[in-house]
Amino acid sequence: ISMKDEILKRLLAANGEAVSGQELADSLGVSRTAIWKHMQTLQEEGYIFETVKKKGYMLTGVPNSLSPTQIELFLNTKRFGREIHHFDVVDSTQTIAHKLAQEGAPNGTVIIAEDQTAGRGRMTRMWESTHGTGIWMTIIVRPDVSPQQASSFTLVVAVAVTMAIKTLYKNVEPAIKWPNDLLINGKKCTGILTEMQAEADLVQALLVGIGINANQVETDFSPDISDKATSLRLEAGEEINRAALVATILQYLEQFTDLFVNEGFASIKKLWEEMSCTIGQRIEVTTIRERFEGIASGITDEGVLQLTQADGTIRTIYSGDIKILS
Ligand code: BTX
Repeated sequence: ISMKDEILKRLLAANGEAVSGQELADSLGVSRTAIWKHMQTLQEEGYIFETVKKKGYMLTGVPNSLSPTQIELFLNTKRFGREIHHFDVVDSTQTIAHKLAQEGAPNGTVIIAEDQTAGRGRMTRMWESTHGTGIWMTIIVRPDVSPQQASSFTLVVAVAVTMAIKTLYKNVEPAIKWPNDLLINGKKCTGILTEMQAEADLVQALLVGIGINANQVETDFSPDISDKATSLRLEAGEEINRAALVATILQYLEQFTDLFVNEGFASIKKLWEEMSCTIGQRIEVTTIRERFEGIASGITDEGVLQLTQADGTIRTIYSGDIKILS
């Protein structure tokens, strides 16, 4: 941790009280001028201080920024988020992640952007990524599993993100819509896109793309999605601290990835089912080839959706889109 971050940590820990510049200098073993210079840099990054006469510096405002410094302040992980690439505008964080993964980026590397000009969903769909409002990030995960096992990883990610949201915003109830959406009050708040780099039967990297509508208000959504999209801010009724949410997601994701690698999807299945709004519902499934209906009766230990059809036969769904009919 750098000197600047250490100073920031102490100011944050003071919880609105003033911290003396002299004490900071003494305890960190640097000059008061050095402290003052770091304060200038922090101010440029958007932190707001008041200088209280004879008492010192008082932190009165933090930027709602996704800079690595901000995220690290909340980060409690061993591997995930220990390398963060933060951009203002990119085409898609997935594209950058693919490149970095090929170049050997370590497990848990995060690529995060304020804005995506070509954010993408599954197939050729686009993902709306308005500037500064959301969390648009890709995490490079290198789990020791086969490509076939990795196919259920999206469900693991959905559980981790749901846990993070529930932990930070007690009044918000996200529900997982199979396979890759989180809905709040029936509207889409989060989308997950997992892509894979594999060689024969070895996973080189999973590129876990997570798009979360955090601070949008209604007018931020384009007419195409305004009636089916929502943001955490709209649902929680408060401004979302994106850095804290990113750090919390990374913590749960690290934890659930370990569980998944060591004990398989079966160990997470129960949690997934509890958090899902899909199981028990009558749904319509659309795949590339066909469209059919049935009751979503469960999920297998491998993360495959099971559909009970009108004639009682059970069909397994590996991928596709679903619509909840009742
Ligand atoms: P999906 O294919 O399940 O959903 C895409 C559909 O969702 C779109 O066709 C549109 O109807 C709707 N949609 C688009 N943008 C939004 C939005 N902001 N909020 C709610 N609904 C929307 C879901 O794909 C997977 C999305 C992953 C996005 C992340 S962001 C970071 C990473 N980089 C990147 O390019 N994609 C991933």
